Amino acid sequence: MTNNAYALAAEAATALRAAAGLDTFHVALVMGSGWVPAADAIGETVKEIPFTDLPGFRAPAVAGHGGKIRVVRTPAGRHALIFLGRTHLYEGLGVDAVVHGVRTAAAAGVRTVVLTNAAGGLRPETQNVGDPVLISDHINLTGANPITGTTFIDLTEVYSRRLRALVREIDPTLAEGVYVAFRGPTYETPAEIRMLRTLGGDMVGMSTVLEAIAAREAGLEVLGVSLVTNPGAGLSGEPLNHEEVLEVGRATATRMGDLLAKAVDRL
Ligand code: 8IG
Repeated sequence: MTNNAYALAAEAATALRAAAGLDTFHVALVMGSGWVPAADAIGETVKEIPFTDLPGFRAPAVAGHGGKIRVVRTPAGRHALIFLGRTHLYEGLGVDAVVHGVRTAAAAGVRTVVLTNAAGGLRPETQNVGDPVLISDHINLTGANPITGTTFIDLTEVYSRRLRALVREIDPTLAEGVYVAFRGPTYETPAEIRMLRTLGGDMVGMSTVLEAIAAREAGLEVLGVSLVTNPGAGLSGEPLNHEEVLEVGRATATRMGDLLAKAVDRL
């Protein structure tokens, strides 16, 4: 430990356990923009805890990003923490704020985290808007890292091969891809999108990678899923906007909810 962000997460975990009336949780899911409508399928709500009730959390800045932790009981009787919304690096609150949810979940006993996001697709030849894609690896172009100091974490398999295989048993049509993260909040230029295609990226967004790193530091197993909501800038001729992201989320909520519900009871 190199700073008090870990202590703050431990405090938040204590408050979360008390508010939920539960000692431990099986899994945490972070619902990105576009994924909030899918959350209802995962289980029966035990409790909803506003972020602002817990130490170190901020209300999310972005429309459609929720702002609370929902504790649910799945049909198999597992308890899941569903983060309805996340903090992004572009909000300027710093990297510890971005990964506070993952650190809190880890401190509350979670061993597995599901990180979802909405993303631009870099491969319109093979991707359709509305497709979920399993994240197989990432390229972190945020310029940030949640870890400070000489903790050299292995990132050979950030996104668990085991969990990806398990989800592909549920839906064998799922593609896998490399997620590239920029800080945002601007979308890319067409030249940047061409660069990312050359670099081997398949999706681009503004989240997930820092949380995945913090999760690996905490020893959690990570599943990452992107919902492709737009072709990257310059690939379709259309300008990008946030409203279409939310619309794609609503349109695909049933499929995404079904996928997550089945996955959560098999993790
Ligand atoms: I949704 O095209 C969504 N989020 N950086 N680029 C970046 N983030 C995104 C995009 C995109 N689409």
